[in-house]
Amino acid sequence: MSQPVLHIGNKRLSSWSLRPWLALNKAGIAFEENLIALDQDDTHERLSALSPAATVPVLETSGGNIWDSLAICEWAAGQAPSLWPDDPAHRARARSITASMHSGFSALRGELPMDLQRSKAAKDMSVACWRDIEQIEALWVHVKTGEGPFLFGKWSIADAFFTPVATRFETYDVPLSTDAAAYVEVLLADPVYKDWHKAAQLETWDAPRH
Ligand SMILES: N[C@@H](CCC(=O)N[C@@H](CS)C(=O)NCC(=O)O)C(=O)O
Repeated sequence: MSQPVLHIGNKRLSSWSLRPWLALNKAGIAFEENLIALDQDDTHERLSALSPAATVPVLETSGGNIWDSLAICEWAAGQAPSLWPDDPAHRARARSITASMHSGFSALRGELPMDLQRSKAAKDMSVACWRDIEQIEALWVHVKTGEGPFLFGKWSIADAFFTPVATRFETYDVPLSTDAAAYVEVLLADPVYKDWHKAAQLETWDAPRH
């Protein structure tokens, strides 16, 4: 295999796919992309052929397939260590906030699924969802180094993990503090993310479960 293949879901909907796609592109790692449309008759069979987890993203490498967004980002950081902050203390905190996103905020993820074709409109949310939003805003304030527009100054995997959250805050018109709104704007203005967003607008698959 000449270069790794990143298997992703629909760009419109697959928040987990977006994260490693951003990391690989930001690191300048050459890869091929293969989109597996979600919720189709053959989706499960195609996903199961890539890993027993039967989910996207999956990175197919000459050393074997790597599944799970965070594991793929860690693989990318092995090739390009600058995907995490240089300062060891910042690096540890970047991993903390990334882990919080990877394992948490289920109310937010369940009630406000990423949908890049959604027209901007508010939606009723549960108390648990509001709590998730407040906690995310608090985490951003807690880790922000003040040295640049991203959480740890320059772009890192932590920003990749919060880019799909930024899209939700935008499309569900979530009221935010001034600082949080400014960070959302930075993430959504990123040229690499904008390429993904542009492609997402052209998709026509229906994926009712997502
Ligand atoms: N923890 C996994 C979650 C991956 C995941 O749930 N992916 C969804 C798409 S965003 C999926 O493949 N679902 C299986 C399906 O739709 O059949 C990760 O971080 O990669």
